[in-house]
Amino acid sequence: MSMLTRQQLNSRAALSATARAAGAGPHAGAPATTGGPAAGRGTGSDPDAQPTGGPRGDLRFPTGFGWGAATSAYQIEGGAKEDGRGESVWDTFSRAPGRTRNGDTGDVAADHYHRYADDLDLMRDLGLRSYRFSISWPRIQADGTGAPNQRGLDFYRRLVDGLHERGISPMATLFHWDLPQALQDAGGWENRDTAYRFAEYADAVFRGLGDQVPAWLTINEPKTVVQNGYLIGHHAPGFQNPQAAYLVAHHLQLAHGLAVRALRATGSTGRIGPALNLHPCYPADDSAEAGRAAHLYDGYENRLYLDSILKGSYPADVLDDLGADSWMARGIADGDLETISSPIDLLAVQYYTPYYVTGDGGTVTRWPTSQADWQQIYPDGMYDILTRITRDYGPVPLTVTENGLPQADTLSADGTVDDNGRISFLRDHMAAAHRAISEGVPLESYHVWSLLDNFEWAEGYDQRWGLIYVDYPTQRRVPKRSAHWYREVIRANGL
Ligand code: IFM
Repeated sequence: MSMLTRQQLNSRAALSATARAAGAGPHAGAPATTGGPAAGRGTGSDPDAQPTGGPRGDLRFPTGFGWGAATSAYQIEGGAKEDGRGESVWDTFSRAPGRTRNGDTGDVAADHYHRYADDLDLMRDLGLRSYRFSISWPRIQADGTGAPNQRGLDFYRRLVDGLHERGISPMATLFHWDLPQALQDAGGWENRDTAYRFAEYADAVFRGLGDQVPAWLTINEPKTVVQNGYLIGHHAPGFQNPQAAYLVAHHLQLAHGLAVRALRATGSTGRIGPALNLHPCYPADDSAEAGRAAHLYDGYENRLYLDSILKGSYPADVLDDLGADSWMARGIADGDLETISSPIDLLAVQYYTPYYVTGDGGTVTRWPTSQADWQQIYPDGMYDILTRITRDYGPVPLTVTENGLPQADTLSADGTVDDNGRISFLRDHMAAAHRAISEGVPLESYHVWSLLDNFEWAEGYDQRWGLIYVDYPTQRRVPKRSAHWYREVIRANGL
């Protein structure tokens, strides 16, 4: 199958064409842009650059800063059929011919389900202070409903206990895309009922683990489900239906709000928030058309998710663009936005790439890309998105829960993995985050994506995103040079 890139996916022109084909409204003009042209700013870091040595401590982070790393269940766990785990949409999708590179699946992945104790030791050796992982919904409720599976909860209890024993703070994501297949068969996220099933699942997890998990994230990257799963279809469930896509966006936001309320209802003191992948959207040139197009692009990429949660309304330009008769507009019930905007404790930001938007709503590439051709390496985008959130939404506590890049890392004969490009990338993005902190952005932690090489969805195992190399045939773990570097960053609490 020819794979559509994420960049194509995010092309506003492509979305516009598919949206129009499905009857959504034409793109309306809109005032003022967000961000600004990047000319004269810092440069993107070179993925082939040589690092200049270890951290020197010139850029010190606040005391207690939460240096971390992140993973997700389907991408690392394996153990697909163990201890009562049910099927997820990603089991179905990845086993279907032609859906993933080389037909790869998460059946075994990094075998973390069996090797979690060794992985916990690797985290301790890194000096991590925070570990962000996700809970597999079909391990807790095989079919997405009913009494929780104790063996599933026990696995995460062992993981969480192991983190505490090693002085690492757990941060658990409730949904990182592995929807129980039975719920998909009942309509998936197109079905409003799925949001209520999610709240019940969240309640079961809060009651099973809540006393030991200080920070919860609700839905990981709702936008990726919307765009990759329902617009382009190169992620599960593999549909191409723009009307359904934005109805799904609303139901994912509703599920987020219901889960926030479910946590409060347990009386927990745990903190909770969404995990949003955000992209600074810059006009590609100085024209008024590019400015307007970039603003609307920003609406779809960022404000659709941020405004609904933090302002209690969807952005008017996006709603106008979708049209009053869109499935999404018709799916918004009285009270939904109050639920979606239930107060949160922290906002998780995932930053990978900026977009440069042309007057016709397309995008252009300005900076070197990583092995993932959708990813332009532009560290200043980290600064821009963090400062923009604080400027536009107030001082909501922030955590960066994903930032990283893939490389074709290889294990050399002497047993080392030299991933110098990753060190340059991380250093430059951490420096940008530091600049934001020094200007008052309340950023409390930062998590590298990812702790381990893992199953990169449609890309299978081709892209390696980890600090730790996984030799899949043997499941041997080898900390890459970036892992050694990161340990020194954590030790120095700075760069
Ligand atoms: O691997 C993914 C992760 O699951 C969600 N955020 C982006 C990462 C890299 O594509």
